[in-house]
Order: sequence, then C-alpha cells, then structure tokens
Amino acid sequence: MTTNDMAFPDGDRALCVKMRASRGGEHVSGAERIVRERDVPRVLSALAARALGHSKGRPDFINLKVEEPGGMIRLKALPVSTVETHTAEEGRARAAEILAAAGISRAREVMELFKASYSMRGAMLVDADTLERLEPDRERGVRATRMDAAESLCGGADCAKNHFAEAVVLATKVANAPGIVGEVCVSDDPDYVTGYVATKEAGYRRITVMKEAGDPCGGRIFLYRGPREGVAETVRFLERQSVLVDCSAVAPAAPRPPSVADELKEIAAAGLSRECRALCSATGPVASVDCADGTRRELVVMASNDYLDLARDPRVTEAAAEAVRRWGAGSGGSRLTTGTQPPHLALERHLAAFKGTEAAVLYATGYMANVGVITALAKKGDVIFSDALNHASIIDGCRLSGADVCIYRHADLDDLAARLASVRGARRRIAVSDGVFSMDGDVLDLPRFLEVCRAAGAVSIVDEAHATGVVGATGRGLAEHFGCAHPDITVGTLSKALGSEGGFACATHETARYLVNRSRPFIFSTAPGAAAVAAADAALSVLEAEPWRVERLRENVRFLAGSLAKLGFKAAADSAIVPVVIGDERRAVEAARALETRGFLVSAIRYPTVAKDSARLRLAVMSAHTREQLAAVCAALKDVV
Ligand code: WAQ
Ligand code: MG
Repeated sequence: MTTNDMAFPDGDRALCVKMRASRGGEHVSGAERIVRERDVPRVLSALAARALGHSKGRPDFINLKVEEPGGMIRLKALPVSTVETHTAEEGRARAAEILAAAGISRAREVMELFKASYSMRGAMLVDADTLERLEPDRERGVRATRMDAAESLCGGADCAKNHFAEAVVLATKVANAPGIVGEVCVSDDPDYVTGYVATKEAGYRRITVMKEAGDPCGGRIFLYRGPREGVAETVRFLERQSVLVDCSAVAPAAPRPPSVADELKEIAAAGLSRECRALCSATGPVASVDCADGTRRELVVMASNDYLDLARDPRVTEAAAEAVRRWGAGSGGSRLTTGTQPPHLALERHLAAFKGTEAAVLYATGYMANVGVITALAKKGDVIFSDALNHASIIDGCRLSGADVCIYRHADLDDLAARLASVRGARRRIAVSDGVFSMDGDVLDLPRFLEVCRAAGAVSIVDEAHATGVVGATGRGLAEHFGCAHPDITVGTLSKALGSEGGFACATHETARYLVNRSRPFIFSTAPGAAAVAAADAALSVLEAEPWRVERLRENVRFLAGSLAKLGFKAAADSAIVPVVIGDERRAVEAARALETRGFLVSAIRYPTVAKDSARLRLAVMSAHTREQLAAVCAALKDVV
C-alpha cells in the first residue's frame, strides 16, 4: 500500500466522481470513478447518459457528486479465477463452498441471508460468525465509494458499464478493508448472470452463472470478523478512503460466452431437445417413418397440416410436374426482377377469387407472409396489438417492425378494445390475430374483431394459415364461416390444406400494390418456383370442385373430439387441430413416444412453441383419416396418457 495525495506526476489533480440514480426512491444505478480534473465534465456527462439509458428504466433522480479524494492509497487487484457453473442453483452452491473453504462455517446460511440484500442500494454488512447485521443503515446498506482502476485514471472517460472491471475494483477495495473476510455479489442487471465471491486469500472468484437470466434481483454481502468497536472504522474505510486499484495483471475478461455445447446440454436437461426425422413417403394419413427405436414403420399420421390430403393428389402432383417441365425448377429471380411467371399471376388471381378479395400477393412461405405484411405496415412510432397466443411468425413480424407491441389476452376482444382505447398518439395502430390458433385450434371471433378494429380506426390483419380449406362451409375461411366482411389483410399459406408451399396475403388492389412496393420478404426473396405455385393452383381447383373434403374433415374432427370427450379428455372441435394438454414437457414427449410404438405419429408440442408446463399432444385431423384410424388413436391415447 502506498499513500499519495497527488495522483499524477504531471501535477494534474484527481477527483472522486460519484453517480446515483433512482426512481420513486428505488435504486436504479450507481457508479464510482476517480478521474483527472480535466476529465470531470466529460465523465459527468457520460455517467448521466449511462443513468438515463439504464436497462432497469428511466430514473427520476440523478445525483452527481465530485469530491476531493483526500489521501489516496493504491492496491493491487485481487487475482481473478473462474468457476464454471450452469445453473443458478449450482452457482449459489459453489459460492457457499468457496466461503466455507475461507473459514466461514455458516456459509449456507450466508447465502440464504444474501437474498435479503436484494432490495438494498448498498451492501449488507454481516458478522461472519454470528450473522448479525452490522450496517448502520439497514435499508440503504453500506456503499463502497471513492475507487477506480488506476489505468482508467490515466486513460479516457469512457463510462460504459463494465460489470467485471468495476466489480474487481470494488472487490479489491472491500477485501482490503479492515475486518472484512469475504464478499458475495450478484448483479441486479437482469441480463447479467455472472456473480462472484471474493476473499483476500481466494482472490476474486467469478461464478459464471449465479442467477437465472431475466432475474432483476442482485445484491451484495460484506462479511466482517472482529470486535464491534472496529465496525465504524471498516465503514469509514469503505465509504471514505480513496483507493486506486492496479488492474494491469487482470485480463480484460468478458463473461465467458456460453458454449453451444453447454446450451445443448441445458436444452436436453429441460426435455426440450428437438431433431428432424425423416418421413419416408409422401405425406398422407399413413406414412413410412423412421422411428425412435431405429425401425422404419408405417404409422397413422396425426401430425400433418395436409388437412385435405391434397399434397399427393395426382391432379396436384401432375400440375407441379408439368410446371417444372414448362417453367423450370427455379424461378431464377425475385418477383420484381425476373421471377414472375404466368403461374404466379394466375395463382394470385385464383386466390383472390377464392377468398373473395380484390387481390392477392404471393410469398415464399406463410412465415414470410406474416413477417412481410406486418413489417410493411408497421414501423417505429406505430403500435401493434397482438393476441397473446399468436403464431411465432406474427411475433417475429412484430419484433422486426420496430413498432411498439401491445399484447392482449388471448381471444379477449374486450381487452383488445380497452388497449386500443388506451393508446393515443400512435402513427398507425394495427391489430393482428391468428384466425385459427395453431396450438389450441380455437377460432377467432372475426365479426367482433372487425368491429373493435373499425371502432378504433385500427388496421386489421388475420392469419388464416390453419383456416384456409378448413373453416367455412367450402373452406374459404372465417369470413365465409361467420358471413362477415374481410379484415384489411388476410394472410394465408399454401402449405397446409393446399398441400403445396408458399404463403399469401389477400387484400384490396391498393393494399396489394403497397405490399409489392414495401414488403421486404416479397421484394428480396426469390419467387417461389412454378411447380409449387402450379400445385397450389391445382389444389385450389380441387378444393373448389370437391367441397365434400371440407365436410369430411369436419365430420372427422367431430368424431375424434367426441370420442376423446367420452374418454374424459377436454377436446375442442373448432378446426382440424385437436390438442390434448399434458403439462409436463417430458411426459408429453414420453406419451408421443408411446403412441409411436403403438403405430401413431403425434407431435408433442413444447416450450417455446407453447407456454412452459403446458406441453401437449397436438392431433391434426385429415379428411382422409378413416373412422377406424381415429378410433384407434383414441384408444391408444387412453392407454398412454
Ligand atoms: N457498494 C456496496 N454495494 C453495492 C455497490 C457499492 N458501491 N454497488 C452496488 N452494490 C450492491 C447493490 O445492492 C446492488 O444491487 C448490487 O450490489 C449489485 O450491484 O466477474 O454489476 O452494480 O463478471 O448490479 C459482478 C461481475 C457484477 C461478475 C456485479 O453489481 C464478473 C454488478 P451491481
Ligand atoms: Mg446493477
């Protein structure tokens, strides 16, 4: 330890700078620096900016303080080492072990007590042996102040938060305070999961994961050993003694980025591992499947969106084959360059006529249709109102748009109305909903949705991915089913009931022109190949000529849902999707496995597709399923669940 008042050989003076920010009295952010006098204005403004932009929210009070350092001491930074942990629980257990090894016999209790420091602005000061609280102000705690890395004193005024560097400085000062035998810390930054334990002997031990991501709770405990009379001097040292920490030996370590292997392990441990498996035949009600047990078997498919069995229909596949020969395998360009061929224009006209709108715009996939429509309409300054259970492609469109997103309760159109009424000053307001919800199979109340949107002057978007070919007497979707008008934009897909691939948006001529000019996935994707386009066009013709397919599908759904209800399952019959909710992720996967053994292909749908602990078996019905197949799957479900 060396003491000197003048920090710099060139005579420039050092000053202590302190920032505290709070909102409604709650601590938001704080920082300690020791800087050259001439850097003070820059540092003050940088720290103010840091407080104003804090991830915990905008403070309503910022205190910036500049003080003479008084006598200054220099300390060598604690040596740094890393303890790899994978879960919060493991991290806290390792922290307790390190403290125990440092002679804190009640280390586990210390870690329990630690939680009580979460609401404090400073650290809890605790007797290392009796665990008595020693800090003069228990609500505020003890703040270590007047410290900095010696290098930053000589260097610039960059005040971006560096958790690690600031923590090493603080921990070094604290470990050198009289009577302090240890420290535990976790950041209150929700995204910063790395914490540490520090003692003079063990050094600064980073614990890579010490809390769950997203958790805003953080805190600090300083452990004291010594006579009560000594506490005042310890607090004085922590709060008043200016300390410069020589960090030159400390590698500028960022928290270790999580390795891909570790993340895969976590996914597996949570029962959330996924992989692609081959369906070794055309989709249909029965398919040859590579099963988990290594065999290839014929299974009854209860998991396909090819609801009307059109993907393998000879009229559809022949149309594709002919189109490939005539127009080539790929379109060779985006729609606005060379990718528009007659089949594209024909399908757009056909879709519009089928849905009963003025125009339609093709996309490469249904996912891109949602992303493309939403991002074309919504930008920063707009507000999108989105159902809590909307499909991932809608969610991604909302995120990508840069608009504010307001999530309303699932299917609660009063909640939508209230939220629309509460938002003022937006450039444009857009409400978006699935028409048939992909994981529950329930149907949007379209007339009420349109009424709420109209009353609020909001643009309405409805995704009919699971509704086209399924809902409405002839499969034309929700407007047909309810006998009501269309939303401003109806999104759909060619890849489910239409048995092909691609997506589309139906709207007025004007809106379609707007999408062609503004929708980036439309503009910057290569146009879908003519084969897929012609296949969808042919499937649409089959659907128009054979509406019995839709009726057959509906009868099958009613039969399946009725049989499930008789067995005591809660099962809805609004669309082709019939979910059987299991809850636990692993149990859902086991049930799907067991069904596979019995000859049925059923998807286990898990987080993040649905909420945690609401994992389910999602039965997808086809018009081509026989009564025997449906009865058999019910019987198997009864055995398995
Ligand atoms: N003195 C005493 N306690 C403090 C101080 C201080 N100067 N600053 C913060 N605290 C307390 C307060 O209760 C906070 O809620 C809590 O500590 C966490 O503060 O190696 O960023 O500033 O990568 O959020 C650890 C770095 C970063 C680990 C810790 O703490 C690593 C961090 P934060
Ligand atoms: Mg913090």
